[in-house]
Amino acid sequence: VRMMHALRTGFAKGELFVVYQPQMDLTARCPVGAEALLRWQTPDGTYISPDRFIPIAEYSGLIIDIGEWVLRSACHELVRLRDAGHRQFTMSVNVSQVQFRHPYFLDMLRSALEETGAPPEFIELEITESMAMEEPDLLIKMLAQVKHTGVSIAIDDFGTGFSSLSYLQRLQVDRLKIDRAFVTEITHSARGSSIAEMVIQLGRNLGLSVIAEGVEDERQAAILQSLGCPLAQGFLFARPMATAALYEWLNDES
Ligand code: G
Ligand code: G
Ligand code: MN
Ligand code: NA
Repeated sequence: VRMMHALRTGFAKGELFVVYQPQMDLTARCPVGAEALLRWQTPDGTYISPDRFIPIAEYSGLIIDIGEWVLRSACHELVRLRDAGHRQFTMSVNVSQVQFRHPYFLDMLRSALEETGAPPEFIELEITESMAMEEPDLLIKMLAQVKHTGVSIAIDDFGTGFSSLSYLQRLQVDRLKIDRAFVTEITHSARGSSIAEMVIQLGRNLGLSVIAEGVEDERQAAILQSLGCPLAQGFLFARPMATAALYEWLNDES
């Protein structure tokens, strides 16, 4: 309850901010987009992890306002990046299931796109695989409507749930994100790469884009590339950055 209060006032006072982590084309080694990630620094300087405060934001309903603000911030940033010449850049935004199941989610999405002028085809929403497991019929309907706005969908933490192939085929998703845990395992044993391999294959068979997350070293990147993984994200390439740092990094990259 104390953290809920701190989060409510912290959000109102501007203690929350968004950082952006680049996503790379593995073969060309060039940035193709970024994931927006929420951060909270309290006045005494402490960082609180989203793993801790997102559940509180969901439980309290604060996630509705916070999530809208993150989406709008990411849309604004995308427009600025495009104005700066990064015209093929995509922006990924995490969406909590509480947000996604809110009756006004689609209205909120449409007005965020409209009012910021962000082109929907360069915006991607990330939903988790565990979230995709609940109320499949509602989810299938929602995804079809999101698709209608032009925004694409990625399944985050893919491989941690138990989505069946037939279910996945019914979902209108565009991208699978290989969970960090499976990227870490890649170099640990001969069998370690089997899940990553399966997701890459699945993506190829279903015509979906695949991105590996949490890539921390060159060995992982090389194996992923040899397995045919097109995209990657992780500390090897760049950490999540505030916008000023992102612009500097992008300029150094090109
Ligand atoms: O960035 P970091 O690894 O600390 O994120 C921890 C978790 O918090 C991740 O699972 C990430 O998806 C989640 N997260 C980060 N930003 C957001 C956000 O804006 N909305 C939601 N719903 N989750 C987020
Ligand atoms: O669940 P989700 O994919 O949204 O979480 C992304 C989180 O993973 C972010 O909080 C980000 O800080 C973290 N992250 C991104 N790249 C790496 C990495 O290479 N290694 C580790 N350990 N964490 C990472
Ligand atoms: Mn994510
Ligand atoms: Na993830």
